[in-house]
Amino acid sequence: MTDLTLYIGNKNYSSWSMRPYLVLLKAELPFRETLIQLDVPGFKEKLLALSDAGTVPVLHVGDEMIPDSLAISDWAALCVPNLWPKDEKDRREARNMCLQMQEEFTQLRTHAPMNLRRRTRTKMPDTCIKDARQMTDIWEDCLSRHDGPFLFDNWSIVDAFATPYATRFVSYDIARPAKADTYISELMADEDYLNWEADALIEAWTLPDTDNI
Ligand SMILES: N[C@@H](CCC(=O)N[C@@H](CS)C(=O)NCC(=O)O)C(=O)O
Repeated sequence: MTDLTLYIGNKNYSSWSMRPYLVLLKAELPFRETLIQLDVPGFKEKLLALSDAGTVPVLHVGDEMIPDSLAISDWAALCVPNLWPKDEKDRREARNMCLQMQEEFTQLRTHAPMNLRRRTRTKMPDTCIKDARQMTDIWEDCLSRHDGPFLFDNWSIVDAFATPYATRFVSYDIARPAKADTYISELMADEDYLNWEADALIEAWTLPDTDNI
């Protein structure tokens, strides 16, 4: 098996990095992880030395550097196809949901940035709550059409994409309906997520602006 190295950002804050980390663990593809501290002097140069995207995550596989969480997940699914739902229609829907989670929900991402150490009951702006409701509507609709416990029954890449959002509901105490709440609890109890979280909680590096939201 080719050597794999996953370049990631700080575990407390880097929601994008968490996703392929979970995917590679679920795929049982052995990999090394290299953490690059974000938002410290020189960090951008380090990211640009990895790939033109200038962001993490990046997967180093053979002589190729694959940036982007979904591209890395797609690569993993070529090795381990059951990382996507089995049914073709479900697979398309799941991948579209991943794209949506990457591109939309900007108010939720801005006002409730991933911060695993954070626990607050600060009132969130209405725009953020609206995004959060849209997210739980999508989850509830999908869960109601499947048997659970995950969006498409068995764990799949779309659940990795949902996990950083799930942490925001917990960190910022955002209201959610019952089915979505059970789903969030399921994601938060996942062993691979808990390993990531354990590392995040002992990271010394902090972002005061994010910690005070
Ligand atoms: N679409 C990319 C976005 C990656 C991204 O924005 N990563 C953030 C880390 S959480 C980053 O590298 N930020 C540093 C920067 O933009 O300078 C993905 O899905 O991987």
